[in-house]
Amino acid sequence: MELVRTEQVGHVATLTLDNDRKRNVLSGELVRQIMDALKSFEAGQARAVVLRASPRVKVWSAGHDIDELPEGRRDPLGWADPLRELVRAIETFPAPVLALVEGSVWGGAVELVLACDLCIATPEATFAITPAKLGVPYNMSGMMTFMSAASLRVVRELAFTARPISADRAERVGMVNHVIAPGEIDAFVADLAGAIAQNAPLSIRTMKEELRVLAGAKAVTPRGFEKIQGLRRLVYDSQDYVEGIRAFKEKRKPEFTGK
Ligand code: YXS
Repeated sequence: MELVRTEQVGHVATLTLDNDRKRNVLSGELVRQIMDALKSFEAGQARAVVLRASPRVKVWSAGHDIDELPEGRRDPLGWADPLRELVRAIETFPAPVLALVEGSVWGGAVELVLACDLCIATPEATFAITPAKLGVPYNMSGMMTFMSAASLRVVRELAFTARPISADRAERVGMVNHVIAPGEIDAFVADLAGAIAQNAPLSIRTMKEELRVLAGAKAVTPRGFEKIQGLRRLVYDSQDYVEGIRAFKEKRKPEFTGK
């Protein structure tokens, strides 16, 4: 089943998430189709990629497919997890990826949007970082993505409250480049992508990679890494982790006990 629509006009490619029935959840299959599209855009020498959902969508993406999260005792966001692979693919794609966001964005999909090089959103768009609502131990490179997009204080608020924030607030704190009205956003993003595509692609590819390497250059000692991994294991081995996933599937509020 086709879960994405793709188009390339000249050096500008567009990928539209097209599984609104399941709120564009980032399932393994959807991620595979996005990765295949990125490969064909690269082969087609795209100099800018627009990543969007269908126009006027209510939910841009509901994030990681909760049905594909392990029910405990295994790292839910390990290196080979589809969301992890997708974020890396966006970050290393050799041209800018522009996220055109309408509707609400949840969990891992917020990280996907922030892994893009630019984000342009409509005023109705919202962004919610949700691990705390589900009892999920987010991973360190994911937290780095958030830290690269907003101040530590704002990331703490979003991560600890798990509450959605508006596009206007996201723009004020630097997470979003522009907030544009629904009737104008398509032309606005096409103009940005076109301007990028007219510039020198090798120069832009190099600056994108320089920014990625420099933004990720943080010293983490083996002891520090192992301590975090130990804490994360306590989370995905916890009853709270199982409760968070079960509560979502049973369409009820979770009762977390801290165990
Ligand atoms: O019941 P059916 O079969 O129709 O399916 C429903 C939902 O179960 C399904 N669906 C999802 N399935 C798996 N994983 C999801 N994340 C997910 N979200 C939705 O899609 C069908 C339509 O959903 P429904 O009826 O709730 O639509 P709605 O319009 O009333 O509400 C839309 C949402 C997005 C507000 C609502 O679906 C929702 O709250 N979804 C969960 C958002 C969320 O918490 N995402 C985080 C996923 S976990 C993740 O990304 C990371 C691991 S983490 O949490 O660590 O960041």
